[in-house]
Amino acid sequence: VAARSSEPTNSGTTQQVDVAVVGAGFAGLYLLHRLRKAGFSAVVIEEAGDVGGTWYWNRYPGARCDIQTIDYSYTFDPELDREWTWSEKYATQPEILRYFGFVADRYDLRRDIRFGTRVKAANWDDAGERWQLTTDNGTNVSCRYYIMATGCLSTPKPPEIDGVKDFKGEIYFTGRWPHDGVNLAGKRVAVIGTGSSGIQSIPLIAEQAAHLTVFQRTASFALPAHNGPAPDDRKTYFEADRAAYREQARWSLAGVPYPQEMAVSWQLSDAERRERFEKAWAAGDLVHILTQLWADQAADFDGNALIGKLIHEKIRAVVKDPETAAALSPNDHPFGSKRPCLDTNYYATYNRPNVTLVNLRQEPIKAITGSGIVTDKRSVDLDVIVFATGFDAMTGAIMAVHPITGRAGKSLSNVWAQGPQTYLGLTVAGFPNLFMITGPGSPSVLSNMAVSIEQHVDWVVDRLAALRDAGFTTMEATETAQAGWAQHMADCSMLTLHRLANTWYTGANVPGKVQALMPYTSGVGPYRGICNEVVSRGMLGFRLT
Ligand code: FAD
Ligand code: N01
Repeated sequence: VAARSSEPTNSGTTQQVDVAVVGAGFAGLYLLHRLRKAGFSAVVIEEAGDVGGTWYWNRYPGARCDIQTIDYSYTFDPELDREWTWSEKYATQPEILRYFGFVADRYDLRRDIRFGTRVKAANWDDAGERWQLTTDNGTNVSCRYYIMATGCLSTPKPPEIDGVKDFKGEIYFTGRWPHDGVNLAGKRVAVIGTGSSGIQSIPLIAEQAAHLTVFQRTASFALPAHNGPAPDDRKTYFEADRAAYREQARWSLAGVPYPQEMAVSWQLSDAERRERFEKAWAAGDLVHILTQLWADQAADFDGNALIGKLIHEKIRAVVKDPETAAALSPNDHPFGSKRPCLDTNYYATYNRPNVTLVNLRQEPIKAITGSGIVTDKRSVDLDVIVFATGFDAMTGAIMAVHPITGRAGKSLSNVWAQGPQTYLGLTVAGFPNLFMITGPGSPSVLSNMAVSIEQHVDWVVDRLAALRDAGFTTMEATETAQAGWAQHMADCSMLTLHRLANTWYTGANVPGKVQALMPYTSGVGPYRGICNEVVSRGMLGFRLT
């Protein structure tokens, strides 16, 4: 219960609150709960019609999580943790969406969420020490603190292919899938994109469509999900001591309680490496295979290449046509440098007679026409085009609020013109009292985001409460701290292979976007340690007034 409750007020057309949160996904819901408990008045502004964020928007066939749901859950309340049991190792989108509805009901969150409302612009008022938010639907908001929980993967990338508007058939985006579903039966369907969304939806679309043509630019690594009930070994480990399990996750590399692997690839024989690989392949666990094969798998090019070769073998064993198998075998990026995907019948789908793979590396798309897609080598007539082309990740939703104007009229788009600059991925110099959850510079997307989001939210809300209790009204990162974080990010990124791939992690997927590795690469445990140290050393790198 709040020690000091601050009531929201409305003056004219402006709602006055202590804290405005944008976004009612995983992050925004937890923020609202924590802010209320800390005694702040808060409103959440959400463009969607209900809670859930990612899981509200991504309703395409096959949408599931790829971190086991035992780990991809809130952990802040052990009672909540006990009240909800997932039906599968990797739950479907509808089940995950139900979970967010359950959480919203349990903590009575919806009464402080304004749905169907988009924040268009945000302006810092230096004299009043408040943010003024402009919305597209009714009342604007005035707040002391402005927290963007707008999501890393919430702004679909526009289709930058000529002729999209000319297409006379149906067009869908996986990230904006219609709520009442889409009937694909008997239709000639194209899927453009073979990242996680494409790889999850392709097998189910192939089952419905008369013919499916998949347009692949970059082949992704896909690992078997082996979905089903939560595996016994993890369930037993979890049930033995839930609190210890959660705590280990918080200090781990990727937000799932696996130990640091110590053996490097060259210390292991071929047979030992194969045994480890086969065990990981059979486990159907993304984090296991990303972190538990050998210690140098994410840091050393040669140690990493061994994994790529083993996966190529697996693809050849499933896909009957050798040319298709070769096209599906990634050969232009290290394993893990682009987010690997989970395979439920994905590679096997290419053995179906109604599925064709078009390798855009050999025959790029020339244009979309009224009747279909034309490449350098063929013309494909279509009824439906599905864009599984991804997101303007990490910065897209932040920059879509435009302008965000900080101290002395500084605009965030100008400050970030050469790439995003943050301190800890949570704050930006020149923008007092602005916080980003899972912002660029945080480990977020390279981890189980449940763990990262809870850490970011706890850190921010704890700081706001401490600030208030000490009589301060503003908190702002210094330029020096921000430059230091950029240097630290750059140093860390030299230790992993992420920089060697053109991905949404680097902004390379969006034409014209400044390229820089956006997530923090040294892991959630080390990051948590740094955030804690910032506090224990008197808010190192922040100016408080
Ligand atoms: P989101 O869930 O994206 O919510 C942000 C909300 O902000 C959205 O509802 C959006 O409408 C709203 N918003 C944005 N801008 C505005 C604005 N200007 N005004 C009003 N509202 C606004 N992560 C994992 O760790 N494990 C997984 O298994 C996993 N699976 C995923 C599957 C898919 C299909 C996708 C796309 C992502 C997945 N992720 C996964 C990442 C996922 O995005 C995060 O785990 C998490 O759900 C993000 O929560 P969030 O609250 O930060 O953002
Ligand atoms: O997007 P992506 P996504 N012409 O960017 C291709 C999470 N997620 O929505 O790589 C032709 O990965 C593009 O090709 P290329 C997860 O973190 C999780 O699939 O740019 N092709 C690529 O193949 C994931 O990483 C799950 O060469 C074009 C694809 O489209 C993140 O969200 C499920 C193109 C986009 O892949 C994003 O995944 C879904 C063009 N113009 C999402 N533009 C789980 O399983 C793009 N492409 C939990």
